[in-house]
Amino acid sequence: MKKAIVTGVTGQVGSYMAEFLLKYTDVEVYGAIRRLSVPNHKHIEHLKLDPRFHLIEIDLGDEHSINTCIEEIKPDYFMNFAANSFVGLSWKMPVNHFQNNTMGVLHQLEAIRKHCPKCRYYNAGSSEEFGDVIYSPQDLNHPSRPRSPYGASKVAARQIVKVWRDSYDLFAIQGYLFNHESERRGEEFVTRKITKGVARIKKAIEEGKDFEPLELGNVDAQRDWSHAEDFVRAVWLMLKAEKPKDYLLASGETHSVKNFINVAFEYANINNDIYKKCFLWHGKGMNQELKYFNGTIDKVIVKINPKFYRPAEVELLLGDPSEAQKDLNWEKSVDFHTLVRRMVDNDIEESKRNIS
Ligand code: GDR
Repeated sequence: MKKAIVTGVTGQVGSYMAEFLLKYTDVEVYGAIRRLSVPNHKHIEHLKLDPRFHLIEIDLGDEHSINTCIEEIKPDYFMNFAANSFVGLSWKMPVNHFQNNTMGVLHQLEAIRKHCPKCRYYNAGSSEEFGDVIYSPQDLNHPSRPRSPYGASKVAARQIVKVWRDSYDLFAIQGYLFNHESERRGEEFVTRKITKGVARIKKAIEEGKDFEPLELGNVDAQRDWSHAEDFVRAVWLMLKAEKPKDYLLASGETHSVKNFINVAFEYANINNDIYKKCFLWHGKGMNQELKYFNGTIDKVIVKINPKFYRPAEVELLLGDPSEAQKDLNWEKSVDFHTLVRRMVDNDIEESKRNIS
């Protein structure tokens, strides 16, 4: 039986990938975790019951842990979804981002080269590598112009993947993944922060309770959002392709953060009020706010807090996934509105469960 190591398995993409492999392939899955004082296994509890699923420990900052696992397991596939993935934090911990997101990749490739050179390797690359974009939609030819230590760490990792692929004839690739979200998205990322906030505010308004507005940073930034499960399927297709090649995965649509907020409140359908009549944006830039009024209630529900602005922003991302569509025969299955609805529904359900 073939074996796959999946790092970052407790996170959004790693857990979906492990689930996918167990459901649709007969691969033995080694989910790599980093020990934390409070375990965060909620996305993999159900997988632990599967005899083909094993937990192993890898810390991206610890070369020894990487080397030992690869030497012992000798995987056929290695998928690296572990990273410091929060762009906003990367200015505060730049070295840590390079240690994990770049050096971690180098250690993995070195261990693969030594112990299992036939292993097919995937590293999670990012649209943040394009950064300060010079044309839209971005495609595989767009230059790397990162705007954050996080983006720079992923660009550096991409160069390492390329050099190891060319030098040692490894099947080593790094996709360019545009933003991917889901019901499992971490709560510090903007989409989940919005859908959690929308659920909290809906509950408070409908129960007649007071509440704090949702505080955000740059709501004018535009992103190309997809559902993470769609990308997991495509990553597997990349790993099964005849030749190692980097692909770009995106929805091909861009929306502002503000539009995501509008659609999320619309779906939340607070008090069955009609969105357009009861919600109004005022102001510009850092002075924007979203107000809700329905005759009796008149409140600010979203306001800007400059602390969530970044030192340098990626203003616009829009990806062209046509090469992946053509070569891999891949299509997204979840569109923007369905993605927002699923996340809002999930968080409204979660907020209801918190009552009891
Ligand atoms: P991003 O995702 O940086 O694109 O990277 P994030 O959701 O953090 O930000 C998206 C945009 O929203 C703006 N924004 C806010 N962001 C956060 N987190 N919190 C806020 O309060 C807020 N207000 C506005 C941001 O400025 C930004 O423009 C994600 C990560 O998953 C990366 O790891 C991955 O590589 C890329 O997507 C593709």
